[in-house]
Amino acid sequence: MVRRFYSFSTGHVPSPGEAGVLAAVTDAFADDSLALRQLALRVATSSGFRYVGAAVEAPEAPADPSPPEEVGVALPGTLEAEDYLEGGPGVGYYDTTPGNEGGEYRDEDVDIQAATGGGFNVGWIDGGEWLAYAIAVPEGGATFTVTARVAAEAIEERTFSLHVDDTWVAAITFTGSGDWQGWTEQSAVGVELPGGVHALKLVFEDGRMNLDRLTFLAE
Ligand SMILES: [Ca+2]
Ligand SMILES: [Ca+2]
Ligand SMILES: [Ca+2]
Repeated sequence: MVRRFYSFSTGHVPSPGEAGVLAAVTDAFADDSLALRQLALRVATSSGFRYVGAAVEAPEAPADPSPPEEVGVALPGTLEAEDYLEGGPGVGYYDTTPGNEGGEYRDEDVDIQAATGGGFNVGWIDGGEWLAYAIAVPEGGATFTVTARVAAEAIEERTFSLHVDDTWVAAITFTGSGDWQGWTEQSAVGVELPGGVHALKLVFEDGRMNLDRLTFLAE
């Protein structure tokens, strides 16, 4: 709580009477709430317009809540592919086609569609594309099993890799189920991540795959 006190002698009130006090209150408390202005007016009135003042307990302004993108996705936890960083191409992603081919969720170049089972997945992935995130790892670092929910129409192997602060940390290779929305889960184990907030980049060595999310489970 913050204690605030305002006091003005009669010399600061431009003219006696309610109109003068109202003007003084409006001017002096312009940046304050209506409730505080009303309280100031009551004090002024009860003191015969000798003081325009108020002593109040005002709650401290709440800490500015930062969006998760700025503080990092807390791990262990789930990182949704479609929730890549704000900031546009070169910051949040690299995508080879202009616009969002799936037309869902975000209006940038990353291609996003509704995923069976709820939420969204990144699709229309070409080899060489990447997505960036911020992650928050417990102090001292931790080791994770990273499980990707992925799909591909071809029954072939697809690979993408994880890079923390531009250093390779893991790769995940899976075999497509034959259905763009036929989801499978594929894990990488023993993925060691340094403590603190870091940049995580997913690099798609192969295209023609869909990615819904990554789940980081502490080992
Ligand atoms: Ca695109
Ligand atoms: Ca794409
Ligand atoms: Ca998703």
